[in-house]
Amino acid sequence: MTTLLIDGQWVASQSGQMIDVINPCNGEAFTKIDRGNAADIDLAVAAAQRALDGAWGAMTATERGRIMLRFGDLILKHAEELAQIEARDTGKPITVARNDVTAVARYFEFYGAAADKVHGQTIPYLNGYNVSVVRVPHGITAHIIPWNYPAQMFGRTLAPALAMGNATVLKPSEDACLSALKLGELAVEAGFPPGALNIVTGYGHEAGAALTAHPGINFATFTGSPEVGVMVQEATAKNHVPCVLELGGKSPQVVFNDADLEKAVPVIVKAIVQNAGQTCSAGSRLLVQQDIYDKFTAMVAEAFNKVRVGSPEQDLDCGPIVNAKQHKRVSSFIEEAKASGVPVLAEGSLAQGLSAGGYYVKPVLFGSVPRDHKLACREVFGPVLSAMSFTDEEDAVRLANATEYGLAAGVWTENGSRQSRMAKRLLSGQVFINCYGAGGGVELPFGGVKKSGHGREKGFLALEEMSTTKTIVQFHN
Ligand code: TXE
Repeated sequence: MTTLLIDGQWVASQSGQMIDVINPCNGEAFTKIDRGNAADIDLAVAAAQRALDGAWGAMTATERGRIMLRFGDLILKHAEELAQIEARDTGKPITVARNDVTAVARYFEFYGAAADKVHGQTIPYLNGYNVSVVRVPHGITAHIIPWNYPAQMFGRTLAPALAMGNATVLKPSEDACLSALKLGELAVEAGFPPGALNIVTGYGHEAGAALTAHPGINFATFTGSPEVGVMVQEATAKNHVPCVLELGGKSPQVVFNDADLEKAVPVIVKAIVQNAGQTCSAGSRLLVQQDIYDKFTAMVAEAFNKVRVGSPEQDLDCGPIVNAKQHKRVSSFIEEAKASGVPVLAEGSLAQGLSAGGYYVKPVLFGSVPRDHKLACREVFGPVLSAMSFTDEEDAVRLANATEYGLAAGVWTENGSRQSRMAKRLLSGQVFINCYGAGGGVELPFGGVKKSGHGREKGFLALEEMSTTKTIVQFHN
């Protein structure tokens, strides 16, 4: 199997080197991907340029949209196969993988249908002039995505870029990219012209770094760690191209004493347990008003104790952590917190019959987490919920905003005025009131403030990010 899609062909990397793909359920390699590097990125960018200069660049928006809608249909037709691939590669429960695949199709449906609905403006100007402002593609767009939702991210990042007519180069994560490869196959079948959608597998510091620094690209979008986000921003700044960064979070769930507590519990537990907490907008901090703190944390603990972790086929609440490095990171957060005396209020359990060597951890609910503890401030990226109390609304805002991140926030209160005030004051790209959607649907703009990044994905705003404007001034007599 060759895993680089360049110019509509599956090819091997120039170096001939491969990377093992590890099954997170047992720690064993089960296949290999090509280790693409700068030489392969050169070829992919050249292919993208040919696509822009050729068939892809010449297409109308309606024609692009049609191909995207066909691609969406093909994804749904191959949904079960894609879900099985995704579950095996990431370890997530099969039901979750199935939902993820439906979401990828939805991205291509939504943006395919939107492709020919992006209109420009005319501007009244001096006598004798016609002025129009039109949206045009950046040109070649670079897309670097992580391993937590590999299929969904394929759709999230590529669909709006393709809808706007960019030629794209995707560098999926070396830790989970098999669904992206299957999707690449289906994209070829759907009829994208060669070079419109290229995929280069490989390591971040090799293929990823070469892509963001490539002089041929005109825009980059990155989802991953803040540390690499800074590198991407530096590389694109040196390259004089804009970038969108989505870098994770430490999202609060703020529960006031007038909230519907019964309704809040399952949503709050799911928001941290789903995908084993490996979700950028996971609700990882539980902030509870002091007078209901004991009662509410006991309710959450009761639900949390029932959380079960298993293999994709067991299809329980969540699966393993994606790889050995992340497993070590999450485990050490848990062990250090326990060792420093933070009380454990509840712990989920591992299912029977799991293979040895799998990267499983038991989800943990920690209580009375000190406000300056690392659990209260740093992203764990695992199924770890940190509960803290606050006194009043002012204190809730202070505490909710007291991290370097600002991606999503949940507010639980029946008081309408307070809902509005909280929505306004929380420093966060998304605010959910009496619900929590971890990013929400394809229609909803998504992205963060502060260390969570900048720029927006999803919704119509993504079409703006994936394009630029051109002002055309025409003089007539
Ligand atoms: O991320 P990396 P890692 C956070 C989360 C997690 C931590 C580390 O806190 O614990 O990051 O995860 C590519 N130039 N998130 O180490 O390294 C890499 O190949 C260009 C949050 O896995 O940032 C992969 O495709 N690209 C997050 C992608 O970047 C580079 C999701 C992400 O990997 C590169 C994942 C470089 N120099 C982790 N180095 C979210 N926001 O959802 C690496 N990459």
